[in-house]
Amino acid sequence: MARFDWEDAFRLEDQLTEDERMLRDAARTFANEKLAPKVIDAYREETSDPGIFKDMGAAGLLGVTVPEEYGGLGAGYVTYGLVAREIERIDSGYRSMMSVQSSLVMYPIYAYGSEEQRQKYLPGLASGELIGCFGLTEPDAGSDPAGMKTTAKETATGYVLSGSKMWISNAPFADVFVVWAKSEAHGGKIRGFVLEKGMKGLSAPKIGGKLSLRASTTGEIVMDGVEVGKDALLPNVEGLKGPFGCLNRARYGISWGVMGAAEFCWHAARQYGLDRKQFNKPLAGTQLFQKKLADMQTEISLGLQGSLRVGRLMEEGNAAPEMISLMKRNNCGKALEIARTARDMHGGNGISEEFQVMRHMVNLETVNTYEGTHDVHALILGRAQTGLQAFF
Ligand code: TGC
Ligand code: FAD
Repeated sequence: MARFDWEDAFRLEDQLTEDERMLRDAARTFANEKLAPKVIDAYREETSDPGIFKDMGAAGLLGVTVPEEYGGLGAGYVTYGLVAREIERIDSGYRSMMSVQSSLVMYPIYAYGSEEQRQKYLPGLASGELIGCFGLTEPDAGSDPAGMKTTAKETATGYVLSGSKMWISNAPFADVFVVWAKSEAHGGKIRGFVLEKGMKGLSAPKIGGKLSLRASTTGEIVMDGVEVGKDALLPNVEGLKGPFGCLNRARYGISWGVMGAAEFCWHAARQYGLDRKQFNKPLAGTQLFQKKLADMQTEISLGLQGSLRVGRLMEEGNAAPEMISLMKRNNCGKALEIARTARDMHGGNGISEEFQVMRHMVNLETVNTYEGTHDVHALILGRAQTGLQAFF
């Protein structure tokens, strides 16, 4: 009879290449050695150590899909997903730091930038010497980024950017800011610009008081007439497909990442149920407990299999954005539900920082919201199957 591995129901392991397994194992070791010892304190104190970027860079975890000539790893999208899963097994905030740097900063500079921009920024971003952020969302334009108010006005020597961005991961300690603005010189079309820390009129105050994703630093970006040269414009893309091209990659990575958080919660709940006795028997020996574990195992196995399929299609250049919406939405929603159930299965201990499930649960509220909310992805999928626009 074929063997059944409860942790790997569909033998994901057999579907990976040797290189993918090796890089996944390296990411797991890194996460356990460098991130796990920091996370409980970082979350409690609402701080993140910017040194983590250099650690990630040294481990080869930044710009996994960016070619080696620019400092990346030159690996495929499945490897990128596997790395996201290992980092988010520790904390969604740490995965956020990695995926913003890789998919939302390095990718647009690589895909839409000039050769000079690639040479100037990518090696430093890959090593973690430079930290990047991505400014799309504004106080009055979240789900509807087409409503952004940030403008770029042309001058004799370049552009002047004015406006503000809200909820921007990494912004308070970022060196490199990829921001999206409506450019008057390009008929009001959305264009990308690369700004640098220290430019006059540019600031990035931290947003404090977050009850979720506390180990990742989030801020605003305020642009009060920031003057840049012509070389700050990302020359090779115009319109919303610029930021969405980056989001496709980050959303895909999230679909793997949240499965890592869900696996942590599932394994923790199983072990807790084996260890803890009530009514003279282990909790794991009760029918209700086992049903919950079976539901977790089912959703995680299906979710990983779906992400793997989309990753392979991305590697072939054959993945439609709607496939990514389906997996981002499904896996975030399922991971959140799994974390909530795992919290409950831990009883009173479930609310303690020591057991870590509640931190994952609260983090996943953010992950279910950013990069397109659960409902916005439903509307993307609804539009694709009915042909009817339901956003407005
Ligand atoms: P729509 O008319 O649908 O499209 C406008 C143009 O964009 C193109 N496009 C895409 N291109 C590539 N990939 C995609 N996924 C694309 N989706 C759309 C489209 O073809 C069109 O191109 P063109 O050439 O014809 O102009 O635009 P809409 O304004 O109706 O969009 C509606 C909607 C809801 C789908 C979209 O606005 C949306 O996805 N909203 C969600 C916003 C979002 O995801 N924000 C994320 C901010 S960044 C972030 O959260 C980072 S957190 C990271 C972390 O910390 O880990
Ligand atoms: P809104 O768009 O106001 O949505 C509020 C509610 O209304 C949601 O439930 C939504 O689903 C619903 N809704 C919206 N439109 C419709 C509709 N047409 N029909 C039905 N329901 C609708 N952004 C960046 O650009 N860069 C970052 O690095 C970044 N990092 C983030 C980090 C954190 C910790 C957080 C919390 C957010 C981050 N974001 C970032 C912003 C994030 O992408 C937005 O919060 C998200 O896109 C939702 O926008 P909003 O908060 O304005 O909510």
